[in-house]
Formats: sequence, C-alpha cells, structure tokens
Amino acid sequence: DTKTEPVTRFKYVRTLEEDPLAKRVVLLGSIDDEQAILTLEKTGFSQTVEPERLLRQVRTIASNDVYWWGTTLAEQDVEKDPTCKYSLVYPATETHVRKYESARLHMIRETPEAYQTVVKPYIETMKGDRLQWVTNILHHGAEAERVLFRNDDYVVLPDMKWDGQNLDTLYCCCIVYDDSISSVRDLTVGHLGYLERIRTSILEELPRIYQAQGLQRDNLRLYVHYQPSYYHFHIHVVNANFLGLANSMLAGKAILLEDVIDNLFQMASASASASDRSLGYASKTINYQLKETHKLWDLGLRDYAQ
Ligand code: M7G
Repeated sequence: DTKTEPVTRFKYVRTLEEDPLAKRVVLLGSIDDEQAILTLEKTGFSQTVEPERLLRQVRTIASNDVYWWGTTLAEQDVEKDPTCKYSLVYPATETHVRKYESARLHMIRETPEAYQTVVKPYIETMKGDRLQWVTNILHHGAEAERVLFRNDDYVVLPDMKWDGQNLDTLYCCCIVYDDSISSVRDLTVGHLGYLERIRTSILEELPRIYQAQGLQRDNLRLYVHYQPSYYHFHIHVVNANFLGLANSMLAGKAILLEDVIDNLFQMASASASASDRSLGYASKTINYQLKETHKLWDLGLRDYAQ
C-alpha cells in the first residue's frame, strides 16, 4: 500500500534547489512534524522509445513553415517507465539541509596545516550516526539484494542516485570495509597495493556483471570526493559517458582514483626512504570548492579561500 510510504505524507515548505538542466528539484518539507528533504528528478527516455506512448495527448503551441512545436502528455508506468525518481531524507538534520541547499561556492586552498587544525577535528565529529547507512550496508545486510559484488576489501552496489536499471546513467558506490580511512587525506603510500587491488577488481567485476549490456572497463569513471559528505572511504563508479552529474563531477570536487594512485606512487618514488609508509595525502595542499553554508567555512576554512 503506497499510502503508507512516508513520501506520500510530504508537506512542502520551501525549495532548496532547482536544476532545469538536470530536470531536478529539491524540496524541504515535513512528514509527521519532522523535517524531510525530497528530491524529484525526471527520468530520461528509455532506450525503447515508443512515440505512440509519448504522444498520448498533444497540444500544439505554434507552427511556421516546416516547423511545429508544442507539448505532449506521455503514458507512463511506475514500474517500466516512471515519471520521476524520488529520494527522501527523513528525518533530516541541519547538516542534510545544508548539503542539499544551493549556496555560493568558494575555492579553498586547504594546506596540510588547515587540514590538521580545522578539517581533521571536524571529520571526527562527523562519524557515528551519520555513517549508520554505511555500517548497515557493510555489516547489517542493508540493501543486500542490490549488492553487485562483495569481497574482503569492499562492497559495490547501486548508488542511491541511480535507479539501478539504465546503464546510460550507471552510478555505483564502492564502500571499503577499512573504517580507518575517513577520506582521501588518510591515504598513504602504504595503501598503494590496497588501492590498486580495489581499482583492478572494480574494473574487472563491473564489466563482467554488465557484459550483456556491453559495458567496458574504459567506460567507467572512478573518483573520490573531497570534501565528501560521508567520512568513510568510498569510490564513485560512474558511466564515463554520463555527463549529467555536473556538480558532483567538477574539478574542485572529484579526484580521479587513477590520479590518487599515481600521486601516491610519485610520492613513494620521490622519497629518500621508500619505506616511509606514512607519506601521503595529509602532506598535500588540496584545492577544492566549498559552499559558504558548509560548517567548515565558519570553522575556519574561510581564511584559506583562494
Ligand atoms: P559523498 O561523496 O560522501 O557525498 O558520496 P555526495 O552525496 O555529496 O556525493 C556518498 C555517496 O553515497 C553518494 O553518491 C550518495 O548518493 C551515496 N549514498 C548515500 N546514502 C545515504 C546512500 C544509501 O543509503 N545507499 C546507497 N546505495 N547509496 C547512498
């Protein structure tokens, strides 16, 4: 009974973000007196386009010479050809609201010192409850029926942002078991073998799983976010031909896994004592975008604006 789904009790309060290109809207509201964030995204056209279903009703706006335009109403089907994909955060915290609300971006130059004094202490406050969904996937069987692949190092499953069907928009999340890595900042030359193993394995397993649909290893774009929203190391695995993720794929947000591995490799080669396994991303300056509503801005990163 869909009436019992919390999303059907959503009461609108205000719009957090609207993206006409992505055909997406993010709404703040409430469900049973608790704060909720509802994202609605119009789905793309399925691969088997049937004009007769897309043109169930037609209204012409105008025509001129050989040009005709207007609007149509499609016949849709919630299973096979849905209108929207929704995602709901409920109950939502203030951190969630800040994450989903559009805000002015600033370019930050995060030095190793800024990381140690401002960011690292903040990361420690962002564990616990906020990572419950990760713990659920890794240890409590959450989304188990959707897991694509699992080994001792990691779990790969369809990301919340993906409907899990249309390979054109493939978006998976690779979550590692090692909970000592909060972000790219914790990676050291000692992780080189580990990261290469994970990379190789993802690039073998996913094309095997989607062999029938013709997915190839060089169709996969692997990257990490800095700053991520969740401080438990995970890798974004996305169809390289899908460009609809502008915001989360920008230079200043995404770092290619290949580049992370290569950087660590260069650090290892450049070091006099190649055995110094503590060398790593903590010693880099990382440049990236930050919303001015992000907690880190007020905690001190505004002093590191570019
Ligand atoms: P991130 O870089 O920490 O944050 O990535 P972002 O949301 O700003 O990109 C976390 C990734 O995990 C995102 O791609 C989320 O869509 C995805 N994700 C978040 N949650 C809460 C879930 C979940 O419960 N299940 C799944 N499958 N993916 C999730």
